Amino acid sequence: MYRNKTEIFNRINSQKGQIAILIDPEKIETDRQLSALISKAQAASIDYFFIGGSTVTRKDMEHVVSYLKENTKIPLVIFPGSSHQISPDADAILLLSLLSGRNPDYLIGHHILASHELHKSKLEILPTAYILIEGGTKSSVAYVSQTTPIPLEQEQIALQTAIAGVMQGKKVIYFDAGSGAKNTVPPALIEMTTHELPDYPVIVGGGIRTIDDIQNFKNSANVIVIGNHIEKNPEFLLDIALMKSKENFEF
Ligand code: 1GP
Repeated sequence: MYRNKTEIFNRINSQKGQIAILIDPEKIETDRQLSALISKAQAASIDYFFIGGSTVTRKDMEHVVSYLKENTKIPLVIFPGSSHQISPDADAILLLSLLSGRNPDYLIGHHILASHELHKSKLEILPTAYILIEGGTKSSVAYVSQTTPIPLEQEQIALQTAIAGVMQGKKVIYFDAGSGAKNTVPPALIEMTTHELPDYPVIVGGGIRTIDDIQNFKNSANVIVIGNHIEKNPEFLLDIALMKSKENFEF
């Protein structure tokens, strides 16, 4: 039965600059690929694995989550693209309401379809204000959800959307420029949001591909999500490990 668990929420809320690797199960061909990713992620002290994608099947989702569960202690958070992307082996699920769009399926429809299964599961539910910001490319999430992202320069609209979301009871805010975005979400938007809503953790993702990008968000976003770049270049995790070891040295 659904219980209001808070472990992963508290963890996300406890600190800025945490890092999540986004795994799209559709792009995973072998367990060996996952195993190599786990080793590098552990060496870089990655904080979370997010798992999901726009068009992932339940079978691929369940396989990747159960493999990760067996082979790492890094918390597993589902970042679902639709109502069937659920696996009981994960620790939590971002229950995304796509507030930048006006497609009822992504505001409440998928949630109703998933409600029975989520209610029976032990997953921690993280009600999330999910806000797409124009990232300079047509993202697959915008296409699949048939919604338009908030224009890059409309920071006030983005901020008002986040405020409306938390007033509706969302606990987490996720600004996403879309997978493979040319431009990341503007760092100033994350700063404004954490200033206006200091009690609510902010997740940022989309187009993050350099250490400088990470540095831009490390004092404002609670979680910085990296998908594409690590998928194409897992060695980037070594750069993250180096960045972290330099930070520890500075203390
Ligand atoms: C997309 O926020 C994620 O939904 C990650 O984006 O794949 O561009 O890192 P990237």
